[in-house]
Amino acid sequence: MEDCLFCKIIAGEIPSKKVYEDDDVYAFYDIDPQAPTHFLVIPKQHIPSAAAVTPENSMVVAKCFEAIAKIAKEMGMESFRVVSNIGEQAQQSVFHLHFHVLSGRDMTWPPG
Ligand code: D5M
Repeated sequence: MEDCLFCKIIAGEIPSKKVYEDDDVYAFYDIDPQAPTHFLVIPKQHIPSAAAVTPENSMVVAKCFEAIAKIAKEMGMESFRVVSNIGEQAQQSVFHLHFHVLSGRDMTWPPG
């Protein structure tokens, strides 16, 4: 999608620190880390948020979680948090579906 920051990152038009890539998924370190390890896992297909997941595109969500499991194993992450913000009230700022993966510190619940 033309005006999407994360589509531009996938296309290599904006630089990123790559963590993982396959045919359907791209993962890269968050520019504003909220934990010692904080990266984003995104589908290459433009989906605005988890609220726009349908039977037609849901396979790429499964692929994102397969990638998360693979990366976590490779990085030796035994405990981590996966977060997806949906809509402005939930603090979504980039409207391309993404999963924050946070690890390396004690987490609190409920999230703020
Ligand atoms: O999360 C959007 C996240 O995207 C937020 O944690 C910052 C991150 N971000 C924004 N621009 C970049 C670039 N250029 N590289 C890496 N990370 C970036 P949200 O849940 O939508 O608030």
